[in-house]
Amino acid sequence: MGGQYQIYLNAKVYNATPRGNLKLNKLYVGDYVDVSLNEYGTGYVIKKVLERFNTLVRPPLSNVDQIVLVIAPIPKPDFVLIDKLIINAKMLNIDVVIVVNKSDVENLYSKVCSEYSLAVSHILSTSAQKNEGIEDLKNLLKNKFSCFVGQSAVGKSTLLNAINPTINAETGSLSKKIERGKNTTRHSEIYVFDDILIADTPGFSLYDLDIDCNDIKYYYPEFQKYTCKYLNCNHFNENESECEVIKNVNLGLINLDRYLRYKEIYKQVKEKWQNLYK
Ligand SMILES: Nc1nc2c(ncn2[C@@H]2O[C@H](COP(=O)(O)OP(=O)(O)O)[C@@H](O)[C@H]2O)c(=O)[nH]1
Ligand SMILES: [Mg+2]
Ligand SMILES: [Zn+2]
Repeated sequence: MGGQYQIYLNAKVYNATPRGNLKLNKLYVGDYVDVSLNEYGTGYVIKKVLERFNTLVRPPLSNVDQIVLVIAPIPKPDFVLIDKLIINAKMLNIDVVIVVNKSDVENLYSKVCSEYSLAVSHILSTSAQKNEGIEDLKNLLKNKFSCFVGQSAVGKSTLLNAINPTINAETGSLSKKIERGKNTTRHSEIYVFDDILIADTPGFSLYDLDIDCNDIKYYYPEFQKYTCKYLNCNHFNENESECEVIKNVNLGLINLDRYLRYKEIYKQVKEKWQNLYK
């Protein structure tokens, strides 16, 4: 942040300076690095970046163990965006946890469970305001680097403060944020406490899909449960009456809303590529 670097070593945070030959734009928040004490013993020198097991762009982050997607009844979730984020996370081999916050306002949790229980690794219900579900969330965060994403005002900062009040993350209403957003630049910062590491980000590039439309189906575990007899079937040709996925949608064994959004996402991705090569 502002040309300053910090490292996390043996459960403590220290200042660090990249060695001259380390290109600064090559350092990502989340990188594992080789360090040594500087010559005065006042801090550390970053000598080398170790190989990353994943990389997110916009905002740049590396070595993310799990994405914690926070949603809430207000502001209303965009489920197409949520599905895209899950596809992206699967492409990057990152687990997704959905936190359904503001349980005191409305029960959105059951709907989310019926749609996503096969698609993500955990679904939690929380009320950051009433301090409910926070212990379960903490347990999922232990010994991991988690990336919190979600629309503005779903309660990410309030959750962070409930997890650990010393974080003191700034919270506020949506209108205040838009006001403030005009003259602040966002950087990625990792919150560290005990054995929990969290980055709080808007998660921009996770909402874009860079994928061949014919591959999207492979990122739907609920489709993968069934073997369709048609080779390379994208599971929406009505004439293919024997399509195993369509059959199970009709039987109610595959969630209809997820399936309809899959078709929508397929169409969007296909159109995007067609426009590119027109
Ligand atoms: N009713 C209710 N309001 C919440 C809850 N969590 C956060 N909020 C409120 O939602 C607004 C946005 O919260 P904030 O943490 O700043 O959202 P962020 O933009 O995702 O970081 C604030 O006014 C919070 O007080 C909750 O569990 N229940
Ligand atoms: Mg916030
Ligand atoms: Zn099929």
